[in-house]
Amino acid sequence: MQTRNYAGIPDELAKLEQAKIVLIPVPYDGTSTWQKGSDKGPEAFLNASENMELYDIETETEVYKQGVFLADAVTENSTPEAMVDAVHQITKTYIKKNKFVTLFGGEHSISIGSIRAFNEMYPNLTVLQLDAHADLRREYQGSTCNHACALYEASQTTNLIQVGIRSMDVLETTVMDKDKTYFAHEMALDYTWVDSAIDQITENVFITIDLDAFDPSICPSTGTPEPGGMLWYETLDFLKQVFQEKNVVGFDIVELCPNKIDKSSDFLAAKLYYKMLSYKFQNQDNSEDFDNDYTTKEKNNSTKYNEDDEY
Ligand SMILES: [Mn+2]
Repeated sequence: MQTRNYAGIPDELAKLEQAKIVLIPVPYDGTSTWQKGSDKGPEAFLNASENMELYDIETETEVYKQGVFLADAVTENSTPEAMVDAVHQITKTYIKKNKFVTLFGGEHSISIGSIRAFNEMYPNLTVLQLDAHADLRREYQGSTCNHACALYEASQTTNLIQVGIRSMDVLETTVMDKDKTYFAHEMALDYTWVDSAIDQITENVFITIDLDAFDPSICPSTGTPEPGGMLWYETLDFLKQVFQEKNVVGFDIVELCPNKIDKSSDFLAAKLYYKMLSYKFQNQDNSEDFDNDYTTKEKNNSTKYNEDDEY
């Protein structure tokens, strides 16, 4: 994985120094409860990306020319906590190098690390979660870093907005902020959720996409598919507006659980990733310098999450 370039782009666009975008694969699947296989997600995503056409019709751009550096995969898997810590550290390292940092999982627990890093680097961070599941358990099967707990920390330390939710445990209702939750059964009937959700997003937003947010009819290869999910164009339309109106500081995509026969989900993930980059850099010249604006929060020393805290 280390010697290849993202989407087969030329070497000069894939070097860290020149690249504005960093992609960190996290092939971790340590705590998944039903179908295993999201550890194979990054590989399937990269394979699909290499077979994708790189001109985006909608934005009339070729975003790969901004440069995409494919980082070494995070392979720490001794414990869920050690994995989260490794993701946290490496994400922070690349944010500090002034890159637009993106991650591809792996199961959703990897986002505990990525969100922690972004929350330390950006003030007043919103986490926008697209997911079938609430993932708000404080602890599950003996760990706070289980995939079922992926957004618990974010619910306590960031402005968390949940979209596409259609499966949860009754205990999670005590943690969930219903005013910032968009349930799939309501979204299906009332499209005003888009404006409402965007109104609730602060300037700086990190997006975490669990691919099971999508309907299994268009994205069946996830660990726990749930009927009644989001469709392709409504999702893109929503994301496009978020990128246009807010400062998306980074994103991750998780829970691709590839299927040997049907590659359509791998391709959906590849296109989704590329679409999100295309929206982010739509109005930026390739030659323009990129500034991810990360230092504000550290300078203010107003971080809500303290590394030394027990949580
Ligand atoms: Mn999830």
